[in-house]
Amino acid sequence: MASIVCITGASSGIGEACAYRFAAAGFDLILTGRRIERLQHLQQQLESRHGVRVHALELDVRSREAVEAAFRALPAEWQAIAVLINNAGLALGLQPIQDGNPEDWDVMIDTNIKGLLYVTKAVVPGMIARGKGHIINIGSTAAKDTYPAGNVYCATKRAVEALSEGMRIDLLPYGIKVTAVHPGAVETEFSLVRFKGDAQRARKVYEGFQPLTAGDVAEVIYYCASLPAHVCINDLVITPTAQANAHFIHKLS
Ligand code: NDP
Ligand code: 8X3
Repeated sequence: MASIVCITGASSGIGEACAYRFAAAGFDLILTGRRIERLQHLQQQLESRHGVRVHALELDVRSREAVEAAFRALPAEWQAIAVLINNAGLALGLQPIQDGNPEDWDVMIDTNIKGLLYVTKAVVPGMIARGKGHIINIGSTAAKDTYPAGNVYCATKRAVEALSEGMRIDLLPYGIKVTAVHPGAVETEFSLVRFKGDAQRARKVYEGFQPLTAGDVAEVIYYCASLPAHVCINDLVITPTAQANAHFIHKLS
């Protein structure tokens, strides 16, 4: 049986690209997200193109009960998760702290931090029992540098960075790798979500330079996951060549 990779937030962007990349390498996949119809479509594509097994799971990572129940109910043949990619996440809004919307704050904190913790808590005992596993947490350049009006989103990604460090220390005795991958600007549905469906504003984010594609990031994540057992990339920042960090993107006007 092929090794199993579990990807949260596989219904679009980086998560979906990871699904394609890992399927092409022959991994079986547990794909989670709220938009189950997208996951089912992806499941059909991957099963027919690559002959892998796919288990699509409708799951909102913000619900601790739902996460616990979903992983507890996994059929026996799906329980040995070798790689967990904690990718589900989002930004909502881009406002100075004094103008921020507390409902948006709650969603970002509940998804990017608490959701990542719930899923990790559900998957880690199996990895410990098997004495191996790899957790790949998707952070951001927003974890490295706080930018104007990024406040809460940046804080959630800083938390992902800190949690990745903590997991790496705590899981050290069990042979479990923990990698944090921090992308810069990637053209996905991220900005459309952040700007609540304002497609014009979302498009502008990626104008004047060549952003990363989700496939670029998936390739790097796959590289991290395919290194020998004794090699672990702890923390990796990937940006477009036109981007130096969260503050500086060289745009052609
Ligand atoms: P997308 O909006 O394209 O994808 C986000 C994914 O997260 C979707 O599959 C979505 O699925 C899922 N998701 C969001 N909320 C929840 C939830 N409550 N429960 C389950 N799944 C959820 O954006 P990206 O692919 O760009 O984002 C993926 C990750 O990469 C995020 O963590 C983001 O912060 C990070 N990132 C993105 C960068 C970028 O520039 N695009 C740069 C750096 C980091 P669904 O809506 O179906 O639930
Ligand atoms: C997504 C990249 O710069 O929009 O994490 O925060 S950024």
